[in-house]
Amino acid sequence: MNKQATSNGAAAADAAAVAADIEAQRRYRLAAKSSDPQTMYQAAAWSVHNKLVDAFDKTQEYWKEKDPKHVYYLSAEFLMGRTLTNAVHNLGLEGEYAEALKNLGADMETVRSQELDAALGNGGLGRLAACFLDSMATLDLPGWGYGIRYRYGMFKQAVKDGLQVELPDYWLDAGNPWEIRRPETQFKVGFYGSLDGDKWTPSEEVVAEAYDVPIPGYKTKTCSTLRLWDALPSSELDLAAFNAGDYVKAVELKRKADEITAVLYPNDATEEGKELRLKQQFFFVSASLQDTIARYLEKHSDLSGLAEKATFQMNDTHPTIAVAELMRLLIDVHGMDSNAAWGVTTKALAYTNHTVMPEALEKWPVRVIGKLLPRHMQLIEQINTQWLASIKDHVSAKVAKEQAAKKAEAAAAAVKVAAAAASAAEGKEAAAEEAKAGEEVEEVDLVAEALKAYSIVQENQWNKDEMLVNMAYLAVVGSFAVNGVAAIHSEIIKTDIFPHFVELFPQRFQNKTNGVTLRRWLAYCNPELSALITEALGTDAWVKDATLLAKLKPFAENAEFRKRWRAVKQAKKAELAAHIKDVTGYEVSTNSMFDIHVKRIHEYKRQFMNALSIIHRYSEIKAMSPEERKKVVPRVCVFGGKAASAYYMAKKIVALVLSIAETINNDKEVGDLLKVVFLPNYNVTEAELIIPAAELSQHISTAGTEASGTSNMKFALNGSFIIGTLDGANIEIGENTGFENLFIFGIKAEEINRLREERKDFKDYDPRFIAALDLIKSGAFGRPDYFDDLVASISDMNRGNDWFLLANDFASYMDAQAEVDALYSDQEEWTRRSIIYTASNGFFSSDRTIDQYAREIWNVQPCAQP
Ligand code: 6GP
Repeated sequence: MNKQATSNGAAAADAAAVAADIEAQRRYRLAAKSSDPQTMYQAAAWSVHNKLVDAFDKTQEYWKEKDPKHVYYLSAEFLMGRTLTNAVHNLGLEGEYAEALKNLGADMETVRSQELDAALGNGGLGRLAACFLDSMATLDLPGWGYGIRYRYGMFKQAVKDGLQVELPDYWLDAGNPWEIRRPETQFKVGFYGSLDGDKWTPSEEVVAEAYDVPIPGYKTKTCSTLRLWDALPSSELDLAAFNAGDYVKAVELKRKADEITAVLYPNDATEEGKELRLKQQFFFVSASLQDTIARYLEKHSDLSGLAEKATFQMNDTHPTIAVAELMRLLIDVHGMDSNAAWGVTTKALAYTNHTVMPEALEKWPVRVIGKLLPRHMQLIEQINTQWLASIKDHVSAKVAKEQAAKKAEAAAAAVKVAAAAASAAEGKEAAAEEAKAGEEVEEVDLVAEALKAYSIVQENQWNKDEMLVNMAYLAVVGSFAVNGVAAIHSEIIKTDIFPHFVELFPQRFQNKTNGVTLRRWLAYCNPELSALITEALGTDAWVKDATLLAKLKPFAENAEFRKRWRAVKQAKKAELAAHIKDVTGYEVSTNSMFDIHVKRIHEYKRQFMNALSIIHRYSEIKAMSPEERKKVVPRVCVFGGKAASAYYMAKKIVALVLSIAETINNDKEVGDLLKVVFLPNYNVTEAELIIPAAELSQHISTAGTEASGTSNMKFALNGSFIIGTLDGANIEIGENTGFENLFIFGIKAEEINRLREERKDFKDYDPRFIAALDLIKSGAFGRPDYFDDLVASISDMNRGNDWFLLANDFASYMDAQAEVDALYSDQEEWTRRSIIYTASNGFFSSDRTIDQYAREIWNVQPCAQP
């Protein structure tokens, strides 16, 4: 990294060649006369594009020749962010491009800031997929991502009159230099229609066309792909309608195709039974499976060995229709018998669960699947019937055992009764009666009843007339491996979500703790800290081997090193402060602690609790004497995150943060002691600026609700402290860093069911909590009516009843915050521990995660060009 490209003649010559190339792109591809930043960005990007195409072709040719096993990562979301910096660095050409742009009168920073984020994802799940692609390529693992080329990505968030507003994200506006259109790679995908026996005739058909987004690995020749599908009409015009003069109907086919890839559903961890969404899911899954099979058949004569050459990793339940579609392709299209097809399918598919939020566990009405994909519904019914038949003995035995236990219990109770009535003869009779009653229960019905808990097709609990397909169950039955994304989460899915399946095949369930790519999330977003780390370690090998970060530990004891570490943090804080000023107009002091809470806005993530703690801090400062105020540790509290457009409470939380920011930041008495900032449109690019500047980051979800979290890893690697609950990957970060270095508070996951039961009578409200709520109600931050429902959701047992247990955790949260302030006052110790964070968390590199997937689930080996 940071190699001085200009320090030798060869590099200078390379820079000259790059400059000539950029010029050629500007002149001929763009036919541009000016060299404004957007033009220069486009020209530079197209020049990088060509290099990626070369690397891509070589890799794919090599893999084709060697025919190694591949993994295909099926995901409805890939949250890629910007590409230019990442590609140039991964290709090892950062010096050459910087120099070339300089020679052309531009500068890298301005040029790179022209790029729009590719935001084809909502949040954690989509960003994880993007990190995984980077690691797969870096580890030379034959693997592709497969997804949808949405024309509108995640909406842009703006603030208007103190509220969130959503704007469309037309990210393809200026063209996309990072993709290669493949008109030669097209597959038909059908919908609706009729079923005659098992013969399906779709009544609507679109063509899926491939676009490849090359994914360069770091310091390797390997360049893999993210293949995204666009939908085209199977013919541009309905000719009959056209000839009859019905032009609107004539273009209907085009409109229907366009609709499929138009928008990313903007919900995080919430789903609705929208037919269009199922259409999207099936569209990309079908095209991806057909594509893989077609390539496989170029080398192999039949599909019986498919699973030896391909694993399909299903990223949550969104691609789960793959279970039925792979069966259909094998049986209907390729003539395999259904048992053999089931054997191949269940050896080829694996499933990752990313959330335990009940509303996100997809359940599609049988009616909807049956209409859109009648053959698939038929296959799902068959799979379910066979599945239930195969476990019947097990379930019968279980029921019999339970019955026997019940009988024994009843008999024991009867003996007691008999003993109590020992003197009377009728006592004995009663005992005998009771014992007998237990035997008369009809066992057959009990088995049928018990089987329901295992069934993929289930009754809708809210509407008895509707049957639903539980997609997670379909995924578990159709996969050879199921995993959660952090140790605690992988346990919770076993005990709370899939206990019946664990009982049948415990070995199918695994954990794969998430990770993040150290390239984007440390090396490139924080070049200053990276340079310092590289200098200390005497090598930049840590960028590819994150375990080397541990060697930083002794440097934590070195005062000179600490001083330089602090200077880097100060510089990153200054950059963020400038950005805050730019975007919000607020001036914040870089002498304050930068306390950051960025992630999707959701009640379970408890941004509201943080807001309440800030209100309390504000009241406290207001009540202090000037002398007391001198002792306050000044803070800048930064929030960022999007609320799903239809998520009522989340939007109120955004509004509350904006309101308290306005009141507090304009209170002269408080000044720099406390500032609150809501940074709109939190996305990958914003995160790259915010995370390096953080000193404290908040991961305060109700224990047991956040599957993993991945920003916690990014913050820790950038030397930020964590204040958080015993939830998701916080726990493993604590184990690696030493829990004494985190600010951990709150209830434990195993307590929440009980506490939710008890909360009806909860009396133990912290007075600070009540006072903060009262202040909101009083109108101190404006519009008290608007916040009424929000306040009620955590304080009124009839209106929400504090489901996420803010009241239970508030006091211990405030204690943890007090510890933060105390430690921050000792800057030497604070810095020492900040270094420990970076040094301790190499484990959270996605290279480690992917290596585990490759060995323990996929059985895919690296295949690097010599
Ligand atoms: C998220 C989880 O909420 C987050 O905790 C985790 O770190 C991330 O996935 C990656 O595993 N889940 C989603 O974004 C989601 O849409 C269906 O789940």
